[in-house]
Amino acid sequence: MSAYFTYQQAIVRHVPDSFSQCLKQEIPDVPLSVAESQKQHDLYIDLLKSIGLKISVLPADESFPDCCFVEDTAVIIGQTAAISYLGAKARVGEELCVSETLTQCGIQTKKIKRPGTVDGGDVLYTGTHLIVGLSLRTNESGAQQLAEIFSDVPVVTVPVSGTLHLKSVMSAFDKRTLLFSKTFASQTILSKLQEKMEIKSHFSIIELPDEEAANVLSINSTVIMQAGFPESESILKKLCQERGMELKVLRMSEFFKADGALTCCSLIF
Ligand code: CIR
Repeated sequence: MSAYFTYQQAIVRHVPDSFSQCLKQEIPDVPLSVAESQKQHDLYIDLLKSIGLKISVLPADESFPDCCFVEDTAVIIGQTAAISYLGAKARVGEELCVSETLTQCGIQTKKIKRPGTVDGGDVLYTGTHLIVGLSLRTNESGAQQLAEIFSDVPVVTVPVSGTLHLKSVMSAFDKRTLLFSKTFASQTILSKLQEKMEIKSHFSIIELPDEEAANVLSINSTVIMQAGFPESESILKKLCQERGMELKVLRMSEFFKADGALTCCSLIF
């Protein structure tokens, strides 16, 4: 059986002109450029198209500066989506038009309800397990509701601190390989997951020197990583060669300034 994640469709949402007002953990040294963000986002969409995905592009909503981060608005496995109750007040409402689009695409939607909160960036579906980061955005009740919605998938929770989301510092390379970074936040998650589920006996674990590189988008036989991390790039390139996959590199620097990673700008299914 192939270890690739197979997807046919993606939802993305344009970057609003209000993007510079988005939530940020820290003010970046070089201010975020909205124009550059919009260019990088266009190239992101082009790359997803070139992989063969059918893309639904939602219009930006200026009243939601973070609306391009659609990953946070839902968790999709197969034909079912859990629609987030987003963990940041300022973002609640972004999920509405994503939910409508998913319904139009034939996906069954189920809502996460208060007191539960979930940001999709805290949820990793590995193909066998659902790993849910408990963070400032995703809580126990949210994780419990995900376990009820996806009742045939084992759910493992893990505390996340020192970073915004679980997937800010880790992701799935394929269904048998997980990427972590050497940062403290990532290593803490890895050791907790080892304690809770013996993660190293289920997956090969690859540790990368750069936090930004530990979040990849793995779609069919293509792996997309952020540009600018040569040491991590050569590790991922070798891994791709061994697995018969292709590595693509994309500049997403402006999104990183807004605490976004590569996966955060799309919902793929
Ligand atoms: C936020 O703080 O919600 C946004 N500025 C960043 C969200 C990034 N989402 C993601 O990586 N899944």
